[in-house]
Amino acid sequence: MKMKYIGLFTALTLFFSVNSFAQKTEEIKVWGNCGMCKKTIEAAAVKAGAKTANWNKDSKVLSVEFKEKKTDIQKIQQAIANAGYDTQDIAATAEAYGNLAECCQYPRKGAEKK
Ligand SMILES: [Cu+2]
Repeated sequence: MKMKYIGLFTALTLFFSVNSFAQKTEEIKVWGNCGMCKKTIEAAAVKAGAKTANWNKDSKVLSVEFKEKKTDIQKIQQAIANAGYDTQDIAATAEAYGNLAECCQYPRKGAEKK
């Protein structure tokens, strides 16, 4: 009887650890301005393989959910940088930034420093 419980416990532990390994939620700082930025940033993250993406205009934090098999935080950040937005680890090129609509040309990471 006791063995049965141990077996069940092991199976459950395994299930949850494998599951949490497969699915990850991360928060990435992404610089941007407005609702249009939000759409572009979220679309770039989803295109890079994120399951869900939600960018907060005020906190400039993007919450992404993704499967580790499918993508990673670097790939997601690279896609966002390619779309013209600076992320915590990857800066957009001047060209990508310049391609943004005028209203979307947010104050850049470097400009924020005193
Ligand atoms: Cu914008």
